[in-house]
Amino acid sequence: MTDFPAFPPGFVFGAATASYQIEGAAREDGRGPSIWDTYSHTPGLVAGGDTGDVACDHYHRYPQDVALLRDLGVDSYRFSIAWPRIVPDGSGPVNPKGLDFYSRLVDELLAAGIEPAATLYHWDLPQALEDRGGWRVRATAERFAEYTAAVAAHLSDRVPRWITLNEPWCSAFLGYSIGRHAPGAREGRGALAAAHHLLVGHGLAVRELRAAGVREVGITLNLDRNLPATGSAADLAAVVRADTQHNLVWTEPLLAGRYPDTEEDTWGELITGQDFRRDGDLELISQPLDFLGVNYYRPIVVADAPLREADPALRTATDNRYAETRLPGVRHTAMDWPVAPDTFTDLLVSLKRQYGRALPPVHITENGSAENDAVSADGAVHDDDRVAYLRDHLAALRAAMDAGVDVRGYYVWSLLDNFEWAFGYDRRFGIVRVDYDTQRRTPKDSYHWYRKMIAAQPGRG
Ligand code: GBH
Repeated sequence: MTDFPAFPPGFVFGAATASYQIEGAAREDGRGPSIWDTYSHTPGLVAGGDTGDVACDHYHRYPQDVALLRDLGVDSYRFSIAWPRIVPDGSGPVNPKGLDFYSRLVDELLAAGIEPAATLYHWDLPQALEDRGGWRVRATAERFAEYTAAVAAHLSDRVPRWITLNEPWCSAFLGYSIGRHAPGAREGRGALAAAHHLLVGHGLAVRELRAAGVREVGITLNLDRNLPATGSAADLAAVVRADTQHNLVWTEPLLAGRYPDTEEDTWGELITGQDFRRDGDLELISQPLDFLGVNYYRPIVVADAPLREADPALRTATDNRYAETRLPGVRHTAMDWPVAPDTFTDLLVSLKRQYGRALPPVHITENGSAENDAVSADGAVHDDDRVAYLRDHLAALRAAMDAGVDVRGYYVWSLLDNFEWAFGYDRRFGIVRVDYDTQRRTPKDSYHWYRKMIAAQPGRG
Protein backbone atom coordinates (compact mmCIF):
# COMPACT_ATOMS: atom_id res chain seq x y z
CA MET A 1 0.00 0.00 0.00
CA THR A 2 1.31 3.38 -0.92
CA ASP A 3 0.29 6.33 1.15
CA PHE A 4 -0.30 9.48 -0.82
CA PRO A 5 -0.58 12.93 0.72
CA ALA A 6 -4.15 14.23 0.51
CA PHE A 7 -4.61 17.68 -1.03
CA PRO A 8 -7.67 19.91 -0.53
CA PRO A 9 -10.62 19.57 -2.91
CA GLY A 10 -10.09 21.66 -6.06
CA PHE A 11 -6.30 21.42 -5.86
CA VAL A 12 -4.97 21.38 -9.43
CA PHE A 13 -2.64 18.59 -10.54
CA GLY A 14 -0.91 19.22 -13.84
CA ALA A 15 2.04 18.64 -16.12
CA ALA A 16 4.12 21.22 -17.96
CA THR A 17 6.13 21.67 -21.15
CA ALA A 18 7.43 24.57 -23.26
CA SER A 19 7.20 25.26 -26.98
CA TYR A 20 10.83 25.22 -28.11
CA GLN A 21 11.59 22.20 -25.95
CA ILE A 22 8.97 19.90 -27.51
CA GLU A 23 7.34 21.23 -30.67
CA GLY A 24 9.88 20.85 -33.47
CA ALA A 25 8.43 21.94 -36.85
CA ALA A 26 10.75 24.90 -36.58
CA ARG A 27 10.22 26.07 -40.14
CA GLU A 28 6.63 24.99 -40.65
CA ASP A 29 3.40 26.89 -41.26
CA GLY A 30 5.08 30.28 -41.32
CA ARG A 31 6.95 30.12 -38.00
CA GLY A 32 9.74 32.70 -37.94
CA PRO A 33 13.16 32.05 -36.40
CA SER A 34 13.63 32.60 -32.68
CA ILE A 35 16.76 33.41 -30.69
CA TRP A 36 16.91 29.73 -29.68
CA ASP A 37 17.10 28.62 -33.34
CA THR A 38 20.03 30.97 -33.80
CA TYR A 39 21.69 29.92 -30.53
CA SER A 40 21.28 26.16 -31.00
CA HIS A 41 22.51 26.37 -34.60
CA THR A 42 25.68 28.17 -33.50
CA PRO A 43 28.35 25.45 -33.18
CA GLY A 44 29.64 24.83 -29.67
CA LEU A 45 26.82 26.38 -27.65
CA VAL A 46 24.47 23.42 -27.06
CA ALA A 47 25.70 19.98 -25.93
CA GLY A 48 25.92 17.50 -28.78
CA GLY A 49 25.05 20.22 -31.29
CA ASP A 50 21.38 19.52 -30.51
CA THR A 51 18.66 21.87 -31.80
CA GLY A 52 14.89 22.16 -31.42
CA ASP A 53 14.31 21.57 -35.15
CA VAL A 54 12.44 18.30 -34.49
CA ALA A 55 12.45 17.92 -30.67
CA CYS A 56 9.50 15.68 -29.67
CA ASP A 57 7.65 16.51 -32.88
CA HIS A 58 4.80 17.59 -30.64
CA TYR A 59 3.60 19.99 -33.34
CA HIS A 60 2.42 16.95 -35.32
CA ARG A 61 1.88 14.50 -32.46
CA TYR A 62 -0.09 16.69 -30.05
CA PRO A 63 -3.22 14.48 -30.16
CA GLN A 64 -1.15 11.56 -28.85
CA ASP A 65 0.39 13.77 -26.16
CA VAL A 66 -3.02 15.02 -25.06
CA ALA A 67 -4.15 11.38 -24.83
CA LEU A 68 -1.20 10.74 -22.50
CA LEU A 69 -2.34 13.67 -20.34
CA ARG A 70 -5.91 12.38 -20.30
CA ASP A 71 -4.84 8.90 -19.20
CA LEU A 72 -2.63 10.49 -16.56
CA GLY A 73 -5.73 12.12 -15.12
CA VAL A 74 -4.30 15.64 -14.76
CA ASP A 75 -6.65 18.58 -14.25
CA SER A 76 -4.51 21.03 -16.20
CA TYR A 77 -1.74 21.18 -18.79
CA ARG A 78 0.76 24.04 -18.86
CA PHE A 79 2.21 24.66 -22.32
CA SER A 80 3.84 27.70 -23.87
CA ILE A 81 2.98 29.59 -27.02
CA ALA A 82 5.80 30.22 -29.48
CA TRP A 83 5.79 33.95 -30.18
CA PRO A 84 7.55 33.42 -33.56
CA ARG A 85 4.68 31.19 -34.71
CA ILE A 86 2.20 34.01 -34.00
CA VAL A 87 4.25 37.05 -35.09
CA PRO A 88 7.01 35.58 -37.31
CA ASP A 89 8.75 38.93 -37.88
CA GLY A 90 8.33 40.13 -34.29
CA SER A 91 6.00 42.91 -35.38
CA GLY A 92 3.46 43.34 -38.13
CA PRO A 93 1.07 40.69 -39.43
CA VAL A 94 -0.17 37.86 -37.25
CA ASN A 95 0.23 34.36 -38.72
CA PRO A 96 -3.19 32.63 -38.73
CA LYS A 97 -1.61 29.17 -39.00
CA GLY A 98 0.28 29.78 -35.76
CA LEU A 99 -2.88 30.78 -33.91
CA ASP A 100 -4.65 27.80 -35.43
CA PHE A 101 -2.16 25.31 -33.99
CA TYR A 102 -2.76 26.48 -30.41
CA SER A 103 -6.49 26.68 -31.06
CA ARG A 104 -6.50 23.01 -32.08
CA LEU A 105 -4.35 22.08 -29.08
CA VAL A 106 -6.70 23.91 -26.70
CA ASP A 107 -9.78 22.24 -28.22
CA GLU A 108 -8.12 18.83 -27.91
CA LEU A 109 -7.37 19.53 -24.23
CA LEU A 110 -10.88 20.73 -23.48
CA ALA A 111 -12.35 17.67 -25.19
CA ALA A 112 -10.17 15.55 -22.89
CA GLY A 113 -11.45 17.44 -19.83
CA ILE A 114 -8.12 19.20 -19.21
CA GLU A 115 -7.82 22.90 -18.37
CA PRO A 116 -5.27 24.70 -20.55
CA ALA A 117 -2.72 26.94 -18.80
CA ALA A 118 -0.80 29.02 -21.34
CA THR A 119 2.62 30.63 -20.88
CA LEU A 120 3.13 33.52 -23.31
CA TYR A 121 6.93 33.64 -23.12
CA HIS A 122 9.12 30.65 -22.41
CA TRP A 123 12.26 32.15 -23.94
CA ASP A 124 11.69 31.87 -27.72
CA LEU A 125 11.95 35.55 -28.69
CA PRO A 126 11.50 36.24 -32.42
CA GLN A 127 15.00 36.70 -33.83
CA ALA A 128 13.81 39.82 -35.68
CA LEU A 129 13.22 41.50 -32.31
CA GLU A 130 16.66 40.50 -31.02
CA ASP A 131 18.11 42.06 -34.18
CA ARG A 132 16.44 45.31 -33.09
CA GLY A 133 17.88 45.16 -29.55
CA GLY A 134 15.93 42.33 -27.91
CA TRP A 135 14.98 42.80 -24.27
CA ARG A 136 17.61 45.56 -23.97
CA VAL A 137 15.06 47.89 -25.56
CA ARG A 138 11.63 48.91 -24.37
CA ALA A 139 10.10 48.41 -27.81
CA THR A 140 10.33 44.64 -27.25
CA ALA A 141 8.01 44.96 -24.23
CA GLU A 142 5.55 46.87 -26.44
CA ARG A 143 5.73 44.17 -29.15
CA PHE A 144 5.10 41.58 -26.41
CA ALA A 145 1.90 43.42 -25.45
CA GLU A 146 0.73 43.37 -29.09
CA TYR A 147 1.47 39.67 -29.40
CA THR A 148 -0.37 39.03 -26.12
CA ALA A 149 -3.41 40.93 -27.38
CA ALA A 150 -3.45 38.87 -30.60
CA VAL A 151 -3.27 35.57 -28.72
CA ALA A 152 -5.82 36.63 -26.09
CA ALA A 153 -8.30 37.73 -28.78
CA HIS A 154 -8.14 34.19 -30.13
CA LEU A 155 -7.94 32.04 -27.00
CA SER A 156 -9.25 34.03 -24.00
CA ASP A 157 -12.64 32.31 -24.19
CA ARG A 158 -11.09 28.85 -23.83
CA VAL A 159 -7.91 29.31 -21.76
CA PRO A 160 -8.65 30.17 -18.12
CA ARG A 161 -5.08 30.42 -16.73
CA TRP A 162 -2.37 32.64 -18.21
CA ILE A 163 1.31 33.04 -17.34
CA THR A 164 3.00 36.07 -18.86
CA LEU A 165 6.69 35.13 -18.48
CA ASN A 166 8.56 32.00 -17.48
CA GLU A 167 11.57 32.63 -15.24
CA PRO A 168 12.59 36.12 -16.35
CA TRP A 169 15.84 35.69 -14.36
CA CYS A 170 16.96 33.19 -17.01
CA SER A 171 15.96 35.47 -19.88
CA ALA A 172 17.76 38.48 -18.44
CA PHE A 173 20.84 37.00 -16.79
CA LEU A 174 21.52 33.67 -18.50
CA GLY A 175 20.64 35.39 -21.79
CA TYR A 176 22.32 38.78 -21.55
CA SER A 177 25.12 38.52 -18.99
CA ILE A 178 26.09 34.89 -18.30
CA GLY A 179 25.56 33.97 -21.95
CA ARG A 180 24.51 30.34 -21.34
CA HIS A 181 21.08 30.93 -22.86
CA ALA A 182 20.04 32.70 -26.06
CA PRO A 183 20.99 35.26 -27.21
CA GLY A 184 24.27 34.41 -25.45
CA ALA A 185 25.32 37.98 -24.66
CA ARG A 186 27.90 39.01 -22.00
CA GLU A 187 26.82 42.48 -20.99
CA GLY A 188 26.19 44.31 -17.75
CA ARG A 189 23.88 47.13 -18.68
CA GLY A 190 22.13 44.94 -21.29
CA ALA A 191 21.13 42.41 -18.63
CA LEU A 192 19.89 45.11 -16.24
CA ALA A 193 17.84 46.71 -19.00
CA ALA A 194 16.52 43.28 -20.02
CA ALA A 195 15.40 42.55 -16.45
CA HIS A 196 13.51 45.83 -16.34
CA HIS A 197 11.97 45.51 -19.80
CA LEU A 198 10.83 41.95 -19.09
CA LEU A 199 8.97 43.28 -16.04
CA VAL A 200 7.51 46.12 -18.11
CA GLY A 201 6.46 43.58 -20.75
CA HIS A 202 4.80 41.54 -18.02
CA GLY A 203 2.88 44.61 -16.83
CA LEU A 204 1.72 45.52 -20.34
CA ALA A 205 0.65 41.90 -20.96
CA VAL A 206 -1.34 41.83 -17.70
CA ARG A 207 -3.29 44.86 -18.98
CA GLU A 208 -4.07 43.11 -22.28
CA LEU A 209 -5.16 39.91 -20.54
CA ARG A 210 -7.41 41.88 -18.16
CA ALA A 211 -8.93 43.74 -21.10
CA ALA A 212 -9.65 40.37 -22.73
CA GLY A 213 -11.43 39.26 -19.53
CA VAL A 214 -9.42 36.11 -18.81
CA ARG A 215 -10.07 34.29 -15.53
CA GLU A 216 -6.55 34.12 -14.01
CA VAL A 217 -3.31 35.98 -14.68
CA GLY A 218 0.10 35.28 -13.15
CA ILE A 219 3.83 35.15 -13.77
CA THR A 220 6.27 32.28 -13.14
CA LEU A 221 9.53 32.87 -11.24
CA ASN A 222 12.37 30.48 -10.49
CA LEU A 223 12.80 31.37 -6.84
CA ASP A 224 15.92 30.10 -5.15
CA ARG A 225 16.45 28.81 -1.65
CA ASN A 226 20.00 29.95 -0.92
CA LEU A 227 21.80 28.25 1.96
CA PRO A 228 25.06 29.54 3.45
CA ALA A 229 28.01 27.19 2.95
CA THR A 230 29.13 27.93 6.53
CA GLY A 231 27.91 30.14 9.36
CA SER A 232 30.60 32.74 8.67
CA ALA A 233 29.58 36.38 8.33
CA ALA A 234 31.07 36.42 4.84
CA ASP A 235 28.95 33.47 3.65
CA LEU A 236 25.81 34.91 5.26
CA ALA A 237 26.41 38.18 3.43
CA ALA A 238 26.88 36.22 0.18
CA VAL A 239 23.45 34.64 0.73
CA VAL A 240 21.91 38.12 0.93
CA ARG A 241 23.55 39.05 -2.39
CA ALA A 242 22.38 35.81 -4.02
CA ASP A 243 18.84 36.30 -2.68
CA THR A 244 18.74 39.80 -4.07
CA GLN A 245 19.92 38.86 -7.52
CA HIS A 246 17.77 35.77 -7.92
CA ASN A 247 14.63 36.51 -5.93
CA LEU A 248 14.20 40.12 -4.79
CA VAL A 249 14.92 41.66 -8.19
CA TRP A 250 11.60 40.07 -9.24
CA THR A 251 9.46 39.72 -6.13
CA GLU A 252 10.03 43.27 -4.84
CA PRO A 253 8.77 45.12 -7.96
CA LEU A 254 6.02 42.55 -8.64
CA LEU A 255 4.64 42.09 -5.13
CA ALA A 256 5.72 45.23 -3.25
CA GLY A 257 5.99 47.85 -6.03
CA ARG A 258 9.59 48.75 -5.17
CA TYR A 259 13.13 47.88 -6.20
CA PRO A 260 15.25 45.86 -3.80
CA ASP A 261 17.96 47.64 -1.92
CA THR A 262 20.00 45.95 0.75
CA GLU A 263 23.26 47.05 2.25
CA GLU A 264 24.83 43.99 0.72
CA ASP A 265 23.59 44.54 -2.78
CA THR A 266 23.67 47.64 -4.89
CA TRP A 267 20.85 46.57 -7.21
CA GLY A 268 18.52 49.37 -6.13
CA GLU A 269 21.23 51.96 -6.61
CA LEU A 270 22.29 50.48 -9.90
CA ILE A 271 18.85 50.37 -11.43
CA THR A 272 17.78 53.73 -9.96
CA GLY A 273 20.39 55.54 -11.99
CA GLN A 274 19.39 53.96 -15.31
CA ASP A 275 17.65 55.91 -18.03
CA PHE A 276 15.59 52.91 -19.13
CA ARG A 277 13.29 53.43 -16.13
CA ARG A 278 10.19 55.54 -16.60
CA ASP A 279 7.73 57.10 -14.17
CA GLY A 280 4.82 54.76 -13.63
CA ASP A 281 6.78 51.58 -14.37
CA LEU A 282 6.49 50.25 -10.83
CA GLU A 283 2.70 50.74 -10.85
CA LEU A 284 2.51 48.87 -14.15
CA ILE A 285 4.72 46.04 -12.88
CA SER A 286 2.95 45.65 -9.54
CA GLN A 287 -0.62 45.25 -10.82
CA PRO A 288 -2.46 42.65 -8.72
CA LEU A 289 -2.04 39.04 -9.83
CA ASP A 290 -4.39 36.09 -9.37
CA PHE A 291 -1.50 33.76 -8.65
CA LEU A 292 2.27 33.59 -8.45
CA GLY A 293 3.85 30.72 -10.38
CA VAL A 294 6.87 29.20 -8.66
CA ASN A 295 9.32 26.79 -10.31
CA TYR A 296 11.38 24.91 -7.75
CA TYR A 297 14.03 22.22 -8.22
CA ARG A 298 16.85 22.47 -5.67
CA PRO A 299 18.59 24.54 -3.02
CA ILE A 300 21.75 26.47 -3.85
CA VAL A 301 24.65 26.45 -1.40
CA VAL A 302 26.35 29.83 -1.49
CA ALA A 303 29.88 30.72 -0.40
CA ASP A 304 31.56 34.10 -0.39
CA ALA A 305 33.86 34.52 -3.39
CA PRO A 306 36.23 37.20 -4.64
CA LEU A 307 35.28 39.79 -7.20
CA ARG A 308 35.52 38.39 -10.72
CA GLU A 309 34.00 41.13 -12.84
CA ALA A 310 35.50 44.58 -13.11
CA ASP A 311 32.39 46.17 -14.63
CA PRO A 312 30.04 46.91 -11.69
CA ALA A 313 26.94 46.25 -13.79
CA LEU A 314 28.23 42.90 -15.05
CA ARG A 315 29.27 42.09 -11.51
CA THR A 316 25.78 42.53 -10.08
CA ALA A 317 24.24 40.84 -13.07
CA THR A 318 26.50 37.79 -13.15
CA ASP A 319 28.51 36.73 -10.16
CA ASN A 320 28.04 39.22 -7.37
CA ARG A 321 30.87 37.69 -5.37
CA TYR A 322 29.45 34.31 -4.52
CA ALA A 323 30.10 30.77 -5.66
CA GLU A 324 27.92 27.68 -5.57
CA THR A 325 29.26 24.75 -3.54
CA ARG A 326 28.04 21.20 -2.97
CA LEU A 327 25.45 20.16 -0.41
CA PRO A 328 27.05 17.23 1.39
CA GLY A 329 25.23 14.07 2.35
CA VAL A 330 22.36 14.14 -0.11
CA ARG A 331 21.67 12.46 -3.44
CA HIS A 332 22.30 14.52 -6.58
CA THR A 333 20.24 14.22 -9.77
CA ALA A 334 21.53 13.88 -13.34
CA MET A 335 21.78 17.70 -13.38
CA ASP A 336 24.04 17.31 -10.34
CA TRP A 337 21.38 19.14 -8.35
CA PRO A 338 21.07 18.25 -4.64
CA VAL A 339 17.80 16.64 -3.56
CA ALA A 340 16.58 18.42 -0.41
CA PRO A 341 12.78 18.57 -0.32
CA ASP A 342 12.63 20.36 3.04
CA THR A 343 14.10 23.43 1.33
CA PHE A 344 10.96 23.51 -0.86
CA THR A 345 8.83 23.88 2.28
CA ASP A 346 11.22 26.51 3.67
CA LEU A 347 11.16 28.57 0.47
CA LEU A 348 7.37 28.75 0.41
CA VAL A 349 7.01 29.44 4.12
CA SER A 350 9.61 32.22 4.02
CA LEU A 351 7.95 33.75 0.94
CA LYS A 352 4.70 33.90 2.90
CA ARG A 353 6.47 35.37 5.90
CA GLN A 354 8.12 37.98 3.69
CA TYR A 355 5.05 39.17 1.76
CA GLY A 356 2.09 38.21 3.95
CA ARG A 357 -1.17 39.26 2.35
CA ALA A 358 0.67 40.70 -0.65
CA LEU A 359 1.52 37.14 -1.70
CA PRO A 360 -1.15 35.89 -4.12
CA PRO A 361 -2.15 32.22 -4.16
CA VAL A 362 0.72 30.11 -5.47
CA HIS A 363 0.84 27.59 -8.29
CA ILE A 364 3.91 25.39 -8.47
CA THR A 365 4.31 25.68 -12.23
CA GLU A 366 7.35 23.34 -12.40
CA ASN A 367 8.99 20.71 -10.21
CA GLY A 368 10.72 17.53 -11.28
CA SER A 369 14.07 15.87 -11.80
CA ALA A 370 16.44 14.75 -14.53
CA GLU A 371 17.62 11.19 -13.98
CA ASN A 372 19.80 8.73 -15.85
CA ASP A 373 16.84 6.67 -16.99
CA ALA A 374 17.32 3.35 -18.68
CA VAL A 375 14.87 1.20 -20.60
CA SER A 376 14.67 -2.21 -18.92
CA ALA A 377 14.46 -5.57 -20.62
CA ASP A 378 10.71 -5.50 -19.96
CA GLY A 379 10.47 -2.29 -22.00
CA ALA A 380 9.59 -0.18 -18.95
CA VAL A 381 11.51 2.69 -17.37
CA HIS A 382 11.89 2.03 -13.65
CA ASP A 383 12.78 5.57 -12.58
CA ASP A 384 12.63 4.99 -8.83
CA ASP A 385 14.72 8.08 -8.10
CA ARG A 386 12.26 10.33 -9.91
CA VAL A 387 9.33 8.69 -8.11
CA ALA A 388 11.05 9.36 -4.78
CA TYR A 389 11.82 12.94 -5.82
CA LEU A 390 8.20 13.65 -6.76
CA ARG A 391 6.80 11.88 -3.69
CA ASP A 392 9.07 13.80 -1.31
CA HIS A 393 8.51 17.18 -2.98
CA LEU A 394 4.74 16.74 -2.95
CA ALA A 395 4.96 15.91 0.75
CA ALA A 396 7.12 19.03 1.27
CA LEU A 397 4.55 21.09 -0.61
CA ARG A 398 1.76 19.71 1.56
CA ALA A 399 3.80 20.68 4.63
CA ALA A 400 4.07 24.28 3.36
CA MET A 401 0.30 24.33 2.90
CA ASP A 402 -0.18 23.03 6.44
CA ALA A 403 2.06 25.90 7.58
CA GLY A 404 -0.35 28.39 5.99
CA VAL A 405 0.87 28.91 2.42
CA ASP A 406 -2.03 29.12 -0.02
CA VAL A 407 -0.96 26.76 -2.83
CA ARG A 408 -3.58 25.97 -5.47
CA GLY A 409 -1.77 23.73 -7.93
CA TYR A 410 1.26 21.64 -8.86
CA TYR A 411 2.61 20.97 -12.36
CA VAL A 412 5.24 18.30 -12.82
CA TRP A 413 8.14 19.16 -15.12
CA SER A 414 7.88 17.57 -17.53
CA LEU A 415 5.29 15.51 -19.38
CA LEU A 416 7.95 14.48 -21.92
CA ASP A 417 11.72 14.16 -22.13
CA ASN A 418 12.67 17.22 -24.15
CA PHE A 419 15.29 19.75 -25.31
CA GLU A 420 16.95 20.81 -22.04
CA TRP A 421 18.34 24.10 -23.39
CA ALA A 422 22.17 24.25 -23.30
CA PHE A 423 22.21 20.55 -22.29
CA GLY A 424 20.31 19.47 -25.40
CA TYR A 425 18.59 16.06 -25.26
CA ASP A 426 21.18 14.69 -22.87
CA ARG A 427 19.14 15.44 -19.72
CA ARG A 428 15.76 13.74 -19.35
CA PHE A 429 13.10 15.38 -17.16
CA GLY A 430 10.07 13.54 -18.58
CA ILE A 431 7.64 11.26 -16.80
CA VAL A 432 7.22 9.90 -20.33
CA ARG A 433 10.31 8.71 -22.17
CA VAL A 434 10.84 9.92 -25.73
CA ASP A 435 12.91 7.84 -28.13
CA TYR A 436 14.29 10.56 -30.38
CA ASP A 437 14.91 8.13 -33.29
CA THR A 438 11.38 6.76 -33.46
CA GLN A 439 9.47 9.46 -31.48
CA ARG A 440 7.97 6.60 -29.50
CA ARG A 441 6.57 7.65 -26.10
CA THR A 442 6.92 5.27 -23.13
CA PRO A 443 5.29 6.25 -19.83
CA LYS A 444 7.85 5.76 -17.05
CA ASP A 445 7.09 4.36 -13.59
CA SER A 446 6.88 7.99 -12.38
CA TYR A 447 3.99 8.57 -14.82
CA HIS A 448 2.12 5.60 -13.33
CA TRP A 449 2.95 6.75 -9.80
CA TYR A 450 1.65 10.29 -10.50
CA ARG A 451 -1.52 8.82 -12.08
CA LYS A 452 -2.21 6.73 -8.98
CA MET A 453 -1.44 9.64 -6.68
CA ILE A 454 -3.99 11.85 -8.48
CA ALA A 455 -6.60 9.08 -8.56
CA ALA A 456 -6.11 8.42 -4.84
CA GLN A 457 -7.08 12.00 -3.89
CA PRO A 458 -10.21 12.18 -1.75
CA GLY A 459 -13.34 12.54 -3.82
CA ARG A 460 -11.77 11.24 -7.04
CA GLY A 461 -11.42 8.02 -8.93
C1 GBH B 1 13.32 25.51 -15.78
O1 GBH B 1 14.52 26.21 -15.63
C2 GBH B 1 12.76 25.87 -17.13
O2 GBH B 1 11.59 26.65 -17.03
C3 GBH B 1 12.52 24.68 -18.00
O3 GBH B 1 12.36 25.11 -19.32
C4 GBH B 1 13.64 23.70 -17.82
O4 GBH B 1 13.55 22.63 -18.73
C5 GBH B 1 13.58 23.18 -16.41
O5 GBH B 1 13.58 24.21 -15.48
C6 GBH B 1 14.70 22.22 -16.02
O6 GBH B 1 15.95 22.85 -16.01
O7 GBH B 1 24.36 25.61 -16.13
O8 GBH B 1 24.57 27.93 -16.80
O9 GBH B 1 23.72 26.31 -18.36
C7 GBH B 1 15.14 26.07 -14.39
C8 GBH B 1 16.35 26.94 -14.36
C9 GBH B 1 18.05 27.49 -15.84
C10 GBH B 1 18.21 25.53 -14.53
C11 GBH B 1 19.23 27.01 -16.63
C12 GBH B 1 19.39 25.08 -15.34
C13 GBH B 1 21.31 25.89 -16.48
C14 GBH B 1 22.25 27.05 -16.37
N1 GBH B 1 17.34 26.39 -15.26
N2 GBH B 1 20.10 26.24 -15.79
S1 GBH B 1 23.82 26.70 -16.96
